[in-house]
Amino acid sequence: MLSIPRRRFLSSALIAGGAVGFSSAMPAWARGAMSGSVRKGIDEVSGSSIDLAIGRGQFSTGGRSGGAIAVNGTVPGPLVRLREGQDVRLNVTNNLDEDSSIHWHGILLPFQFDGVPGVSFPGIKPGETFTAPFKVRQSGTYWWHSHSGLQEQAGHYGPIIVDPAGADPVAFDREYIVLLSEFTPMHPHVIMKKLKQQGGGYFNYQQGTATDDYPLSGKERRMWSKMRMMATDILDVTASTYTYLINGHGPADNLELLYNPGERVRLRIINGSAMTFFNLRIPGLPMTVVQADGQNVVPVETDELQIGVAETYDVVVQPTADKAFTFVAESMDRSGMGVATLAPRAGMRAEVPALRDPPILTMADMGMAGMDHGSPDGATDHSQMDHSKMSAEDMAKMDMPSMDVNGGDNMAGMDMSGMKMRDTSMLPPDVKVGPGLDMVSMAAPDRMGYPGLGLDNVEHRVLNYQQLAALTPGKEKRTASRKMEIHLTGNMERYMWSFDGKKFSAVSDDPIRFAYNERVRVKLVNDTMMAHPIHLHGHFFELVNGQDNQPLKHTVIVQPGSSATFDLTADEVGDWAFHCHLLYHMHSGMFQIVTVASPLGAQS
Ligand SMILES: [Cu+2]
Repeated sequence: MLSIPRRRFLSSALIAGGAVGFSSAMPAWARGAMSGSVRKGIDEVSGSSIDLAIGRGQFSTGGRSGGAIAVNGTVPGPLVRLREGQDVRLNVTNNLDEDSSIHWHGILLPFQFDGVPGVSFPGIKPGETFTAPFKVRQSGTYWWHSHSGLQEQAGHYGPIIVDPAGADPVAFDREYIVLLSEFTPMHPHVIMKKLKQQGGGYFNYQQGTATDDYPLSGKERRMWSKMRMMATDILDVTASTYTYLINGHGPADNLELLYNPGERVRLRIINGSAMTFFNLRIPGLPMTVVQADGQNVVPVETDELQIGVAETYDVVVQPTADKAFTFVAESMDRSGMGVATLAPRAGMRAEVPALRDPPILTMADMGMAGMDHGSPDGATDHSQMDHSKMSAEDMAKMDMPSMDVNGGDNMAGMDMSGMKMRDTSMLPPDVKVGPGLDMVSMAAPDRMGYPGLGLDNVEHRVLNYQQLAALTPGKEKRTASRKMEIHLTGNMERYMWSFDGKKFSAVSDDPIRFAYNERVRVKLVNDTMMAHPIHLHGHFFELVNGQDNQPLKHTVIVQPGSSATFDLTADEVGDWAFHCHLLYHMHSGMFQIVTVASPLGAQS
């Protein structure tokens, strides 16, 4: 139990330089002006009635400067600090010249206040204020962000902490928000357009060329190019476009997180980025994971973890030496990093490690994990698979004929030693076969034991989903009465993303329906070569990860060519968004509505 009195120091009080104060009585954000400077977060707001105002401003970090959307004048916007059991009114004023919204990510509340335009409410018109009144039913680390268009990319996000009503099972002396995001001066609609025009490869400056240093043979290069894919196609948008931020601070801003040696420091890590998975580590300092997606877990000590977009992890570190450490948030494709310094005194610095070599996709990421074991039925043991991953060299040996990703017949007829890239007979009947689907996973094994791309061969401990167990047993004892399979589908070249081959706009009147309090086992099958962080609003689901006390999450990474399964009790009535949290995937159509029927409706 927590017995040490906590002292709260939010990072904004400790930032070395960079803060710009308001000079006029009426701050720029309140006027919605374009001209004002955006401060780097994070302020704190709390109480029973909380005001948040959305406006525009100019943001700068390192050598980059451009327009941003700020809330209460900062990027990220303020920490919304709540207490379990309190009643709160969140008043959101839109000072933009376009509609806006705020979704409270991971917060349980009536669906009308969930903040998704077109699903749970109409959106907030320019100049209007929308109020979300609700009772706070939970505790933990969460965040909020715009659910309108691509506003989230521009800075419209911030953290939420809900303090528990009783004692906190996590003991700590000091805490910091560590909110990861990206800044780019490029307008998000320009990014979307370029992705559409040029496919996922536009921003991939790590594309293999004859003169790069990637450990690929000429034969392997030819093989990848025949498939019109790239072994280095890891993230759609990279550091050539983005500066990675921690609490709004780019690497050049020297964010410091101070502590006294010996203290237990809780880092509430939130991936509030639009498109970036990060590898997190503090060289020389082990991290103890105590919470995932705001839910307490049995503590796990580790040296590194990969955090998907929209996930959160709370970790406790205990630096004892009188020296500084570098918190490193390396983008999964290793094109750049966000950094902060953990130090006992201001001005101290630790070495910032160099970017590691970019990871390379393998057969497993193409949904062909099973083939080298001769078990195309998906019975492959994932732990075996992780270590026996087939290299591109192995693939090159298969000497595949030229593949046309858009020509369905051509592809479907292609047989690679009994294995097909797009065998649509593997799909359930409700998956639409069309140009929005360029790959079908052969085996789609569960890869919950996989630590994430590029982290399966590092020489220290790395967290994986199988290590997560709920700290306390859940109340739900029923086994699922229904099984459901949902396919994550895409066409990388056309930048089309969808569930079950159907882009969202085509199925808006055909939601996924659950009966009230129904217990369902949902298997997500990833028929693409990208990892997708899939988020369900309004609920926590349990990862089916082999633990007796299955951990609760609001977002699950489904690895490329793999599956992930969760158990859900659909006990929150209403219409909820269900989508990939990669912003440009969601915007391209990887989005659905989940409707949970009312218990009253069922009786009538
Ligand atoms: Cu996605």
